[in-house]
Amino acid sequence: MKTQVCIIGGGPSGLMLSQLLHLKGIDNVVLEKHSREYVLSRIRAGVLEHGFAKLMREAQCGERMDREGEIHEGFFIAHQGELKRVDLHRFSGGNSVVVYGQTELTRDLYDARDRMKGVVIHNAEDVQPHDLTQPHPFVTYRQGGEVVRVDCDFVIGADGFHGVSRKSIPKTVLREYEKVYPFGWLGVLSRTKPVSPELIYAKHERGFALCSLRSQVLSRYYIQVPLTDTVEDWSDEAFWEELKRRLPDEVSARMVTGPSIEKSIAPLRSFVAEPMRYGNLFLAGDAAHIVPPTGARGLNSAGSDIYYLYHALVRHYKQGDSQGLEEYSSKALARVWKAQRFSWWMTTLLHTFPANSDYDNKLRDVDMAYLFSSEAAQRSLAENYVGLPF
Ligand code: RFL
Ligand code: PHB
Repeated sequence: MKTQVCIIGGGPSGLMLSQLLHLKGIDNVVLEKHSREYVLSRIRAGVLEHGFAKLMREAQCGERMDREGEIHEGFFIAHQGELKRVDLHRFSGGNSVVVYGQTELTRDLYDARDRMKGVVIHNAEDVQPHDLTQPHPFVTYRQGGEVVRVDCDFVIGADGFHGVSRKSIPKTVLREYEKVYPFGWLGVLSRTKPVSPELIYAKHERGFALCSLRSQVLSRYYIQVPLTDTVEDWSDEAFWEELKRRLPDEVSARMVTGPSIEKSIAPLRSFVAEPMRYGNLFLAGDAAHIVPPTGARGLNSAGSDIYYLYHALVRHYKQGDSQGLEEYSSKALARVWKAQRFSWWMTTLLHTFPANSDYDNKLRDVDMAYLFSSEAAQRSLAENYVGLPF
């Protein structure tokens, strides 16, 4: 098989890039390790910054998002029984976020790829990039007993944190930065009315909690749990009880509970790999960087990578100018690190760290008091939460 751009990974990053390139007449193939059903069964992000939503529209995939997604102009922070609303609209110069599940967004991207007869190969086994520093790289994969070779100009590593792309960059070239947090998030999806029309991020001495939603009939809640906990340790009853304990009384009192339809634990980690280019391989999204979900930046950072990469590839193919590709890694990383800082800050502020001293805890409380009382602090939070400019 021969194509211009071979994209490894059929998650939101890979599919979005594939769709945008196809619309510009740039030939590409997506190789995805799992089945479409498996990719669509992963419950992940829920909050899209306006820049990501704009990119979805540019990819001609924004129709259902605009119809069914909810525009949120603020969210709440709960602390010591008090609820404080952060007015995103007011403090970010009129911006907002869209609450629309990653599952739905990925489904829309798959549908668009189908409509345009884009090539997305599922269940591609043993995907392996080759000759990345040569002018003609290629990728091989196995399907059934057959090994298939895809010749291309560029390979895009959009295969998530555990993918093969980043691992194919020599250790001598790649620098990795990592921070592992001593807790995870237990997430529950339930077909119940959300407790609040806007998200609530709660700081509590028993641990962080988050009330989010997918629609007015579908709630998504999270609680901080020790890394040693497993899903089996948490019955639905135990989950609801613990969630309510971490929220202000007025919120717990109106919580509608019900059976969980999905329950999973995600460990929290910050990670960045530099550079994001090796020869003709370009990394994008979770393949190059991950953040703890507290600031809702992960998918959005993937979106800014795709924005830069898309424009760089279009410039290369349409104008014969490779400057965008040359600048990709440094441009993408500059924004990635700002998202890292914000996610680290929000995680540190809102979670309970087992090894913290009383001094550390006191500072967090003061940081919260400052945030609750200072418009400048809320402006900074809002600016980062709606997404910094691309
Ligand atoms: P993905 O989604 O991991 O997709 C990568 C795809 O590559 C495939 N793959 C391979 N394919 C071929 N060959 C191989 N060797 C392969 N290895 C892997 C995988 O099967 C997969 O389909 O990465 P991508 O596309 O870069 O997208 C990134 C986002 O998924 C991620 O950043 C977000 O989900 C993070 N995240 C959030 N981000 C936000 O912006 N806002 C949020 O509100 C938010 N909430 C969250 C989150 C992540 C969470 N978890 C579970 C980590 C909440 C949670 C709980
Ligand atoms: C979600 O709805 O899954 C969600 C929302 C906000 C976050 C993280 C996850 O910060």
